[in-house]
Amino acid sequence: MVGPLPNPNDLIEALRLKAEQLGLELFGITQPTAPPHVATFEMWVEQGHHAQMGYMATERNRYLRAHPEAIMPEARALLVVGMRYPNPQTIPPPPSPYPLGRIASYAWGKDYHNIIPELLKKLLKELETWLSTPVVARIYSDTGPILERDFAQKAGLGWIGKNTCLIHPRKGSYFLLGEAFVNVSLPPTPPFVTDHCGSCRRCIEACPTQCILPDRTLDAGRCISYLTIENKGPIPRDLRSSVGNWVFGCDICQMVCPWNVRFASSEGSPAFAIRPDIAFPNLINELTLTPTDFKARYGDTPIARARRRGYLRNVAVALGNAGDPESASHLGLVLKNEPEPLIRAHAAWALGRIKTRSACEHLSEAYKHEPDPNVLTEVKNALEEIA
Ligand code: B12
Ligand code: SF4
Ligand code: SF4
Repeated sequence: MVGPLPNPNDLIEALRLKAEQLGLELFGITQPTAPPHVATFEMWVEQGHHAQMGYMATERNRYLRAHPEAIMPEARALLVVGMRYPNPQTIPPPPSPYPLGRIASYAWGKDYHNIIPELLKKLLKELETWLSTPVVARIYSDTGPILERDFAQKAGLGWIGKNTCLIHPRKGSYFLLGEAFVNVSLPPTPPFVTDHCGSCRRCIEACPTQCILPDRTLDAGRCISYLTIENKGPIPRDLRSSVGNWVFGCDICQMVCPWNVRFASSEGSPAFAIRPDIAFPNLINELTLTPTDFKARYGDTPIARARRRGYLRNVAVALGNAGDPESASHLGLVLKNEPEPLIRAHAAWALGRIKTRSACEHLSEAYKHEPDPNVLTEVKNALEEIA
């Protein structure tokens, strides 16, 4: 363990500056002990609001979230950083004769799960040089059993809004978080204690699935972000129309937030390497992505997490919501030729929404030949919807 330092406040300022130079605009330090809202998390799990994210509810996960000191017993401080991603309103939807999907802007660049830990390692290298001693660290960025937002609030990075996001009072909420437990004693930066939501309810009112709960948590199983990313099975029928054209994630409760409307800058961190072509995919083109195409286009982005089967399921739902008659023949080909039943099932649902003669013909054909019972149920439901 590295003992108390001669000039800890100077060191903190030097770390803050270096973090900013690296593209980690938000920086703070807190104690590596339980953050204030462990009980909120426990209640959330008890109520089943984690849906099918079973990893959130394991005994080990719950224990470590409540006892971060067990993650790294020699830790003496926790560094918390925030990396900015682009304001989703920066790129308007391009004019297009074809229906377009929409991708949450945190996924427009390279995968932050890889970028933030690399930047934190560089920051710690600098710390080692300043201290002239090796620093032992444990690094996370959405990669481990810790309450990242709670720690960020405790380290002074911002407050937790009613939409459950961490919001900085002059920079908004388009930030991804990362943390490093370190064996160096550093004084904590002051927590962020004020709540700037006031009587505002814009996020609650704008959420298409009404999944924002009064205790600053979500009924995650209804959140579009969950439905399009974490959910590995079908999207529940009653929620499909609310998903709109979101094919990966959702930004609505942040886009309406006045703190983003006022303060969010257009650019992400330079480290993020934004790809504007990802923002509004042409849905009909996306339907034809082979596994190789999917990997080549999205392999180094967060979109890879949905895998091709989850992503094309979302594309089919978005096409159903767009209701463009031109897409019936493309969905018909998917229903006929796509090997993955999950995708065929959602293509059938989409054809049921399009309701043209061509949609009906594709469904009737599938009714005769479809081997998978779940897909067949979707085909029958879609035909009933058209009748
Ligand atoms: C599971 C998960 C999800 C789930 C559930 C989200 C949720 N709100 O619970 C789903 C898939 C829906 C999701 C969606 C998104 N996620 Co997510 N997700 C996570 C993950 C892995 C765990 C979150 C968790 O524990 N949820 C359970 C709830 C109970 O905990 P919590 O949200 O952290 O909330 C705590 C505080 O709010 C606090 N609290 C409660 N009441 C109060 C009151 C006050 C006054 C205060 C101060 C605090 C407080 O208590 C809670 C427990 O500590 C974290 C990474 C991590 N390890 O923390 C990323 C994380 C939260 N996600 C992130 C992002 C970017 C997103 C999306 C924006 C992606 C997108 N565009 O689609 C959306 C946002 C949706 C939303 N409004 O939350 C970022 C958030 C950054 C930020 N600025 O807040 C994180 C931190 C990942 C990262 N490393 O950057 N996510
Ligand atoms: S991400 Fe979308 S669906 Fe989820 S809480 Fe926010 S607005 Fe609602
Ligand atoms: S939209 Fe309003 S209520 Fe929701 S997080 Fe932003 S300020 Fe808070």
